[in-house]
Amino acid sequence: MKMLVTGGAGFIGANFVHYTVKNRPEHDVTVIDKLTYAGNEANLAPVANKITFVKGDICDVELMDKLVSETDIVVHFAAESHNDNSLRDPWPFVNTNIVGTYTILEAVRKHGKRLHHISTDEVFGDLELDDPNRFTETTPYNPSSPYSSTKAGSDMLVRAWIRSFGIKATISNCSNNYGPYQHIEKFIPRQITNILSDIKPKLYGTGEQVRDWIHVDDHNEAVHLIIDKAPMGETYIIGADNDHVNNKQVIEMICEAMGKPKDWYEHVNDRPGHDLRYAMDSGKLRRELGWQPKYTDNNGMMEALKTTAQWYDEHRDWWQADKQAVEANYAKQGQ
Ligand code: NAD
Ligand code: TDX
Repeated sequence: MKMLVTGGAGFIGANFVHYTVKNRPEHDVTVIDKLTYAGNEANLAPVANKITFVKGDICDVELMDKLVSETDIVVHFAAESHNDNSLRDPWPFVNTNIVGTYTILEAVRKHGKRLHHISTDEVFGDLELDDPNRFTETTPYNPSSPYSSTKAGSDMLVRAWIRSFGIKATISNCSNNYGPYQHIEKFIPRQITNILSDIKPKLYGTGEQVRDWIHVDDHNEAVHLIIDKAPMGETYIIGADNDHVNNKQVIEMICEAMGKPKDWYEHVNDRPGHDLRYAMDSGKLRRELGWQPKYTDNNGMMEALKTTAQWYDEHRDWWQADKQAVEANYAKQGQ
């Protein structure tokens, strides 16, 4: 099967391509990626001779028409993905996440191709800290930030193209990922690379916020299952039941995993509009498609954090050149 992966030079997309080449060699993979600050062709170096790479923009109508016409399925990861950046400059988020997804949908509609759209738990907004409920596939959308609202917009477009034009598409909404190749602007790699640079980890506000952490390989296995088995038009929540650790506890786990005292971190300014709690009910995916995450409890997460920290330690060339600029940007916001 010919598979076009958008955003395949970014964090989750690159891990998806590695996973696909290793475990699903029957797929003939082409990656389209604009190589923004978040994309890095080096992320695909280990599989470079097994895939085709195209540098380009998903908003480019002609290019997407051609690439979609040549594939069997589009797996759509490309997005502007960082909330803090969306608060500083929302336009690239509106353009890539909404106009880019629209461009892909039109090409998919014209050529009758299959689409899997990758989305996020953030489309649902947040839960109160003491709310025991979890998001499901039928939770109404209530996004908070420019990032999450543009992802919500992109999901709505996909839903409408399924219903109005009958395109063959599925959607997945996943919780916070971690693992190798994640940009160091994001919470977990920022703290790991802080410690590796002898800088104290930075916790926004009180750190009581809860994210439902999932290892990127668990996410990508779910995406493959959906591609293989899901009925057309369906949406699946992906989450590994890690909604019991707050940001403060995650920082403490990272400190512990890297041999620092648990309290070796500092509080910095909070994020405006900071979502409190995300929690995902992935029952439908488990029941209907038989998905099981590998890194579920605190022990699993601790081990995965250690492996992730080791990856950043062993790949300093991959991140060190960006570290100063990323921290300088955060420092401007007192973060
Ligand atoms: P990322 O920022 O690491 O990677 C995004 C990739 O998209 C980069 O390689 C970038 O160059 C590329 N890109 C951006 N704009 C483009 C454009 N106009 N044309 C072509 N390529 C473009 O993001 P990520 O964390 O890997 O997220 C991937 C997808 O997964 C996104 O859709 C995101 O919303 C979703 N998601 C992320 C998480 C998470 O925790 N990171 C959780 C749930 C869902
Ligand atoms: O230095 C930090 N300190 C801190 O306390 C950073 C960068 C973040 N935080 C907090 C903010 C969040 O509560 O940690 C939590 C995680 O922050 P991010 O890594 O920025 O992730 P989040 O905003 O939750 O969004 C992520 O998960 C959902 C991804 O970036 C999105 O692309 C995905 O859709």
